[in-house]
Amino acid sequence: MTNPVVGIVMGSQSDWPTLKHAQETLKTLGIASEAKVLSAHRQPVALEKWVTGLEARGFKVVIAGAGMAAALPGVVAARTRLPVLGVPMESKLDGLDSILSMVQMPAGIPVGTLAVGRAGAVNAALLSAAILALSDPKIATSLNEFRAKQSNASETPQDPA
Ligand code: RP5
Repeated sequence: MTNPVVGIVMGSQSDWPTLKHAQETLKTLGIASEAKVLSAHRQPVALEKWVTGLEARGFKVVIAGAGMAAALPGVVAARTRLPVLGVPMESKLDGLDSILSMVQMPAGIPVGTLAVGRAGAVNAALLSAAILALSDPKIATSLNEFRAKQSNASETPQDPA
């Protein structure tokens, strides 16, 4: 793996158990990422500095996860031209608060909002890979292999481990 090309940012340490699934999935596909805890509300100045430096550092996609009043992905998208994928945390109201905060972006500043929780984190990584695969044949191959493996999974139901 080389320099990180996907930035993963979250509003709190408490979001990491969910967002780590994004980093693990990226790693499986051979994609290097950088993860940061930078809240839009609690650390706005440090967040601004990190986001505005991403393009010059060679990043291509940002995954932003947050819960409750989940402003983080929208704030990130407002400060970078890179595609921003939002992951709502399960948080207080089963994630309904987070997803509604995140998905209702005003026209002009898009955030690609994914499912609540782990599924959203994994899919944010896979969507990042699909974006990167447009210009990186190695990532395209990794993603094809991942999908083929998934399609070839056992058809026999297994008891949980
Ligand atoms: C949001 O508030 C964070 O993204 C987190 O999901 C939520 C709660 O944060 P903590 O109180 O656990 O730090 O900003």
